[in-house]
Amino acid sequence: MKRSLSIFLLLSTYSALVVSVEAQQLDTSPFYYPDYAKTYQSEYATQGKMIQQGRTGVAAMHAVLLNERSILIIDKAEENEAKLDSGVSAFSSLYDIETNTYRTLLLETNTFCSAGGFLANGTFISTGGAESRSAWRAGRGHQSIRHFQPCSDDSCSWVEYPTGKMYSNRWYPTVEQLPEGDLIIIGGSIAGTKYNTKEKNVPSYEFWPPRTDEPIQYPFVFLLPDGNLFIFASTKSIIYDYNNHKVIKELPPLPGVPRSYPLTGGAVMLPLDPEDDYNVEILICGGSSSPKSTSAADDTCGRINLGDTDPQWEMDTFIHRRVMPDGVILSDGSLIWVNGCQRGYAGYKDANHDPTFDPLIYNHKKPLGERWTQGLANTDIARMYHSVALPLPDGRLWIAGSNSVDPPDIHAKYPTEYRVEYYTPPHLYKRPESARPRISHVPRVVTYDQEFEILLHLQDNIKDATKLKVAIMRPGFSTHSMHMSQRYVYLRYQVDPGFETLKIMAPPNANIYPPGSAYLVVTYDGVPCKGAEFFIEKNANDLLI
Ligand SMILES: *[C@@H]1O[C@H](CO)[C@@H](O)[C@H](O)[C@H]1NC(C)=O
Ligand SMILES: [Cu+2]
Repeated sequence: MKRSLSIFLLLSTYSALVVSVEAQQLDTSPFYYPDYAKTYQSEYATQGKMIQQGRTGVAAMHAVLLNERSILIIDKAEENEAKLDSGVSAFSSLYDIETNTYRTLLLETNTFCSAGGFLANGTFISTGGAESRSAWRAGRGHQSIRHFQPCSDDSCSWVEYPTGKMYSNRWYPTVEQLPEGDLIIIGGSIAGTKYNTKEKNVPSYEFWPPRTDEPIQYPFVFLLPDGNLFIFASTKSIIYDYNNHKVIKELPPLPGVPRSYPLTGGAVMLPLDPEDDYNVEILICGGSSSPKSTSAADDTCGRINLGDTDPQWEMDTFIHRRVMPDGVILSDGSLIWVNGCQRGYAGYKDANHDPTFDPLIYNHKKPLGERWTQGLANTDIARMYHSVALPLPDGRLWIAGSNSVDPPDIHAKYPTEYRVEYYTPPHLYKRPESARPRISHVPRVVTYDQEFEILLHLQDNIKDATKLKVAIMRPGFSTHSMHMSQRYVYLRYQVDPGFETLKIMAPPNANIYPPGSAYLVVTYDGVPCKGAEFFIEKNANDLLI
């Protein structure tokens, strides 16, 4: 008996060894092309896969990717499950997507419904917020500017300089990263309010760092390739020249319900492509007709082509009724919509109902009527008011948050949600992980209009240049269905006949892609490599990190 058991053990160790040698060969040899990859069909290749893993510790009201590995999470001052060393509840944490754990961070002022963006030197800036909350040792945050310098170890923390403040109080402002490398901070209200009013509105904007002495809630804002801003609030939109302070063009109203907070819809600027001269199209979906818990969410999307001489909104279905959706550009350049619900508006106290559990993929290259993919792997977690979604450079989508109860309550009908989910889209299952395209030798910093070279490892025997795409992505600052500074830009490139080196042209100027962090993604036959972070700067010395 003893003997046969040991032979069995011996045999099973041996076969485990064989399997692991094979697996190692697949993973470590970049030029090994597995035969099974040719006929590979994953069970997830049509629906993708949704998994739950990790907790955020604090309610994820705002989230931003700091580097390939970490996500900075910001809540408002309130009672969360994560506590600081002092025993006081934390309201910010740093989430590690490799270990699915977090570290709590100390904040000095209340970040309730604030905004943020990166400066060209890599420093993240959080702007605005609300009243002081002594129970959480949070000072008044209406004019706050908070600095966070990303790091690759456990050393980074928030810094708030007592003297550095905005001119105006801003609750629910929008931030967009500018070609000059600084930030524009637009709109908001002077104090907390369900619906913005003329008395509380702050119809102004300012810059950080401040540009001059001059002194709307969460408008949708996109920097356009001509250096102007697209600004959308409710149903109206304009093209605005922020340097000369003038409206360049008024666009026709978007038909249907209001689309901005608290009747929150979502907005995405479609990927920019040098092949069509960086023509801009903007897609805005969902919303709600009135700030009542009974009002049905909207089920339409509007899309406008700013390159047309007389731009008009083209209407499309949104498949489901949805208020508070999150529209995100995945690393392959496709659009996905998640989160939100079918009834109500953005607010506390039973304001939102009937969660939407289905992700929807939108293919902007297809004709009207053929753009939506439904039936994807769904969730059973309600993600309503105060939820977030970030596209990861590795191709997945990170989803967190939902907190429509005040104070937080994990036992409510729609609970405060600390669980994190990852959605892996179907295209990542088109081939085995080991047969994904790979890149290496990505430079740390490039300047505008500069050619740079990287190495490419493609495991396909037949290499077809028409299947290759090179792009840069900026995942953006996610809060309240806004994805501030989110951007996806295709780059021109040349590939050598052996498909081993790529010569890539950096974006021509900072209007196309404002300076700072970018993730480089090479997609072959619809399958993206893991994105690699690098920096695009006007001058390599602009980067301090
Ligand atoms: C980045 O620039 C801002 C604005 O000038 C400055 O406040 C901040 O300290 C800089 N970051 C670093 C790491 O020097
Ligand atoms: Cu809010």
